[in-house]
Amino acid sequence: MTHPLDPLTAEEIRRAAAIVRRDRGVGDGWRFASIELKEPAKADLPALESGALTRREGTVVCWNRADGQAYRAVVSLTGDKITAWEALPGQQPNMTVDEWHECDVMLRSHPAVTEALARRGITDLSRVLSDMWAYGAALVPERYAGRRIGWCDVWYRASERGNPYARHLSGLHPVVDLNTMELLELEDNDGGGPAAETAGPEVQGEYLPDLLPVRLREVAPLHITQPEGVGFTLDGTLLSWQNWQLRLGFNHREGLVLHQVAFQDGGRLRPVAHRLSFAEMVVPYRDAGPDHYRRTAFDIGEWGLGFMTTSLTLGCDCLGEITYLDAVVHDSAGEPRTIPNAICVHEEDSGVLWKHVDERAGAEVRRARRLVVSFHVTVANYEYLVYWRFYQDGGIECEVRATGIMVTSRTDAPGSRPDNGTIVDHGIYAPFHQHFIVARLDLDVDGADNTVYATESAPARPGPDDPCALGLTVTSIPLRTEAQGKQDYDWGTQRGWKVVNDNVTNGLGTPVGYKLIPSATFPALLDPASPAFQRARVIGHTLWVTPYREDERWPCGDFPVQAESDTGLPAWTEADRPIENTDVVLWYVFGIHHITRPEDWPVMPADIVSFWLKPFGFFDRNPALDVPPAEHRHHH
Ligand SMILES: [Cu+2]
Repeated sequence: MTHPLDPLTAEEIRRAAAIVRRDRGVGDGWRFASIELKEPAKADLPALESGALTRREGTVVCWNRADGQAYRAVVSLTGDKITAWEALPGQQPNMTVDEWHECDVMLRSHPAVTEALARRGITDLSRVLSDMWAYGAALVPERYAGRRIGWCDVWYRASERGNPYARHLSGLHPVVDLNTMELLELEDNDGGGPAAETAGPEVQGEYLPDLLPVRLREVAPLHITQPEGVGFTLDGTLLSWQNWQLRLGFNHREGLVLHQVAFQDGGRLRPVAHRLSFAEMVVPYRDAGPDHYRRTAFDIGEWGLGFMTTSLTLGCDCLGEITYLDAVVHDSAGEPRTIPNAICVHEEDSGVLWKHVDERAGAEVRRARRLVVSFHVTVANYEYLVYWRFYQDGGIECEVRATGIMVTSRTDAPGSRPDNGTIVDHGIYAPFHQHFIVARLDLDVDGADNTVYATESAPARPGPDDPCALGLTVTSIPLRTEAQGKQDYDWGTQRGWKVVNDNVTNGLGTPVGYKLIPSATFPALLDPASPAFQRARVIGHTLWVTPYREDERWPCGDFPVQAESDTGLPAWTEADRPIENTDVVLWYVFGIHHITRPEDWPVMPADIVSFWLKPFGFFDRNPALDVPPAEHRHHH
């Protein structure tokens, strides 16, 4: 049974590509950038869910390598035809895994690269890795304007299975035309420094146990078991656990998507969110040296969290009774590719939920449990682990763990700026950088029409009825238009944002709401005129609020690859549309201000950040009073 929000199957991806090939002459010289479900408009969902309406559509973006022209098609899978075909002049679709690999293969067999490596004493090309990055338009050399250009780092493994990201061949940067897959330029600026083979023999950049010079510590076994089975059910993509219900989606760009999140409250299934996902990630490296000045990654808009999703391993990535779901993406020829065990669903103990010790009644305590839905992505050197957690008290926590290997380069490279980074090994520094993640939160608190309120705390002034000025007041200001919806965090006033349904009241007579509790947020600290900021103006605010529009999905524009400016949120919100008592979408910017540490080397202990959505007057009281005490059952 297919639900209208279920991701495209492998068969549907293959058919969507075939229809485009058949009807538009898309041939061998083309690439498919993306093939995904065209999600039905909100208004059509009930009819599609009931079966009164039958329709499956896909959105396909492809381009012709011969002239670089890109197109976006809407394909009716049920109608076996193309229903829309839009040329995208001047736009570069997302990067593809195939380009990354083909570029690496081309460079390693290119005489100019071989020669540059030989000058550094490197002749074993099997230990060389080139890592291709996308450009911002402002930094692409003028002579290549309009072409699809990648620039590369070159890395070298100390041994066959050694960590390539421990030895940066600083100063060596191939620039490649990705459509013709030709080397345009080989920037070689090593300044005659020591060859990589011999440079920094004292560098310890390995993390595999057999390559480590340390003995592994002893740890006691820890097992998590649920002998009577798990507490959730998964019916297709519909996930139910205790009072929570949601639907799991997935696409090439956002990776995991949570649809139709609702809480069963007595006899009512109450909507909380229509759709939750990550819509963009911006990672500017804050080092102007020749090795790093181009390094601003858009890991979602350029590479795609779905494309970068990796398979999970039981007992390592996830502990306990685990249910996995596969995901399907595709290659640039339009062939589906299944990612086994892409999404993990499991329950976790989460310490104490609530407790009180009464003189007479004694101790009453409940253990908290949470339902976790997660996926992991690897974007070349870096890992992002994403966890959506649902709690028994109605709370939703979104946690991101950043791990993997930092980008580094040599301190003795010409133009090197170790002042913009931290020395992490002998002669090696890791530049400072920031990971801005934009969560797209389409909340529907007890229905679609919501208003966002900024809440702030203020101390009372001394007055006749409060001479000691003890009072604390909270102001709650409705955000009426998009201009007011651009919000910055304020530690001093403990600013937060309540998403309220003014049309529904709780048992206490106040409107129901959910509060976005900001954390892991930080200022851009970037000159607004800088090209990096111009492409990602979303990072200029902590929160943006827009009225829901089906086609407004990508905060830095549909195609951030080689983008000049941000055609997403800043452009949409120019109209200053009303956002009061309507279907609102919140765009929350959070992440990691990564001031690199020696302890992050050679592989980074996970850096953990999160934010919360918590019910605020959504319920009349603690909704977790009905959680039973822990059982003390003995099995013989
Ligand atoms: Cu980082």
